[in-house]
Amino acid sequence: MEKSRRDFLKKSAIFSIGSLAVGALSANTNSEIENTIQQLEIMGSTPFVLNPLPYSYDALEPFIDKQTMEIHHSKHHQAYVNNLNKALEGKPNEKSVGELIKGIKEHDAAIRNNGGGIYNHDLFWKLMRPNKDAVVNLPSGKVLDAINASFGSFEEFKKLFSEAATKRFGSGWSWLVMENKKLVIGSTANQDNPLMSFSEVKGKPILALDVWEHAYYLKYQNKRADYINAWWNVVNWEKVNELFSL
Ligand code: MN3
Repeated sequence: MEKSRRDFLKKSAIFSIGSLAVGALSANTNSEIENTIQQLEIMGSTPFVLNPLPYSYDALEPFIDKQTMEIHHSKHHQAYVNNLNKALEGKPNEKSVGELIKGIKEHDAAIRNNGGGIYNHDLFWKLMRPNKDAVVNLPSGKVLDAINASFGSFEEFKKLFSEAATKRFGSGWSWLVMENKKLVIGSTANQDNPLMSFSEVKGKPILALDVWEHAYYLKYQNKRADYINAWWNVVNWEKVNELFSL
């Protein structure tokens, strides 16, 4: 079996075990972050490989188009993988991407940008799912209760999250994170991530939106707000609930 496939299978197994095992941990932010790293850990040590998308390139149509997804995953995401491997060349590394970015220093640009790029995209792909019939896509369960408690209503939360995504100047991400069981909305520049100690918003990410132009320009051109509106249709609320409940 080729190495990338073998690694993927091995890590898929770790992923399942991690999902079962982490429920018993206490709920402070540090263990929330550890849980997240464990749960999302899809890549072990170098050389890192590009994880397959959890669906086909056209799966998120009509909201996110096939060409955008293909370039985004096979070129942009792949480039972060290649560049992180290049940055770590000749340096022994047993850390996963999550561990690398959690411990990263602000000035270590290669790992910050490329490690962040890998982690953020792996999370982002998982937090979307097909919605071909364009059914109304709303959260439910525990995460809905938490959204209502933190923001008053889902509509208010959606407005605030969309604002964070729209107002992020230049390239970056908007986030819903858990900080000591509280939900917080924020955004980061470039490929920064709430696991990084110097991030503007810190905590365990449970929802992520890529607002780099490469995520929407082919279909939406300069209309970032239209892309954000469309993206709400493909949010994988089951996955958000799963991350929230860990
Ligand atoms: Mn991107």
